Amino acid sequence: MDIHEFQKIVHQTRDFRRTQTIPKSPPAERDMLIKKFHPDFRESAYRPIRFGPNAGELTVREVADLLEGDSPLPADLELDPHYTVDVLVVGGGGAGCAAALHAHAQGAKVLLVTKLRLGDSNTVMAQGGMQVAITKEDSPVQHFLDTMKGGHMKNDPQLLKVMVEEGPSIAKWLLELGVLFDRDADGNLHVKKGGGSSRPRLLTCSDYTGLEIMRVLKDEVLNQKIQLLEFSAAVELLSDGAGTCTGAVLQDLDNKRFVVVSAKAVILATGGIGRVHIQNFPTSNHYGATGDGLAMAYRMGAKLLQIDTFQYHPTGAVFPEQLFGALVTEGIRSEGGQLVNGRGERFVNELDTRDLVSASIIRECEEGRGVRTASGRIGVWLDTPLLEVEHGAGTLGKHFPAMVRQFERYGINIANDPVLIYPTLHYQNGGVQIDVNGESLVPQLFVAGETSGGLHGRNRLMGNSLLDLMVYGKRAGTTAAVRAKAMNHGKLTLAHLPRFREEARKHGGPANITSPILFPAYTKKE
Ligand code: MEZ
Repeated sequence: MDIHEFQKIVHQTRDFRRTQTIPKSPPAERDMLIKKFHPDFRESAYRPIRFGPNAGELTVREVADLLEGDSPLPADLELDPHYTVDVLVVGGGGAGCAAALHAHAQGAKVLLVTKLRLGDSNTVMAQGGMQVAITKEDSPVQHFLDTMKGGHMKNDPQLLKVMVEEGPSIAKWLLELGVLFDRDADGNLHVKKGGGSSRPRLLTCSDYTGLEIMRVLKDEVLNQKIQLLEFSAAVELLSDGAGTCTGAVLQDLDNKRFVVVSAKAVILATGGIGRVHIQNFPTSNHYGATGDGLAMAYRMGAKLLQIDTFQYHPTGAVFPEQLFGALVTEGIRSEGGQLVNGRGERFVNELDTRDLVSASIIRECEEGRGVRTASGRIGVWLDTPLLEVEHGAGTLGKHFPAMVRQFERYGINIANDPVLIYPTLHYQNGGVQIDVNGESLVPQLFVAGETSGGLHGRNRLMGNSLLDLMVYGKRAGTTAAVRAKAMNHGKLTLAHLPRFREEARKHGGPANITSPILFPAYTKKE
């Protein structure tokens, strides 16, 4: 059947569905559903990590391979520095730019390096907003409680406390830099409600929130004349031989040459891992999201936390093919968009936590209530025209211009037709263990944003990643710069590499890949 034929049932059942209230699932039921259908619980996709700081722990095969992969460097690489700086920031997304700006503000000599162009990152693709407790009805305590609940109480409470408390000052900083957050008719900041949150607290820039924030951060990095190297991928960290991080080796992607940087502190802000396509999932992530920071930090001896849990955003596009995996913002569900199976039925409270909503969609599809496209993909409907019915014609165009345009390019008008969706790999819940200053267990190695772990527990709430990367970008940048003032440059060695290779040998050799992988296989020339 043509997809338009399938869509009819969504229109036919709309009036009835509008009268329905679906309660959130009780805890026992949600746990059962998540264990049965969420990809984090597919045992066959997991294996133990064989060696290194997380030896014996289970993670998905793709991540285990990445962590056990070999370095591209020979252990005897010449380590004369091409650059000598106070703070090296690796990653040109939100966390990296925030870290670079705050380190620079402390007077540090900063070098910002990025694998692609400045701003190419998951931050730029964040649509739905940034959670900050700024209204009278809300508080950082409430934000804390919502986040703990969403994370299944596995969040690091100290990291989370700092994030929710510093949210308002971060919002102020962004406003002062020029971010144009949405406002109401009186000019006050307008906040929206997100899934899993008890209060409206999302600051948005329609559905271009990350793009707008990055516009301003990029400008500021350029205005401040922070030294920048684009198309320069970090491939290995350096140490003084006694365990303190002292710099990194980059690869210039234009000529493949290695570039050595001596730094008093390194901040890894390399983002997430979606382009590793865990369990063959499509992803909402940008092309550079290949977990580079995880691989480098792990080889250097940093411990990872909750590296077995990933966020599969409930609404990734299934149709058209060109958009497979692209994000359809949760904002649409926050404004009343309903999820509808192939029989025209709702099956979950759309604003329940993402892991539960994704598990419910997968259940519908696995139990035969999904909708199949001509190319064999499967999904359920997101009733987007409902927003026009509930809130008036033009609602989607006004509040979700990015989403409207994304589908319009392929001849689909989401104000008239529902969209077919399925969970898409969106976020790495865990990552490198850090303290409240963003420092890992390796001295002078800082980590900020999605590369770090602990804050979000086993399921991140919508809008908490933008806040996380701003707060911990700032903390890492500031601490690294202050520390740098009081120290000298350390020796540059690759002392950890022979150790890592020897450990790998004892456990059957490194995984059969070179890591970081830098780009997904399908972007590489033969
Ligand atoms: O924080 C997110 O992941 C987010 C806001 C995504 C979205 O649905 O827009």
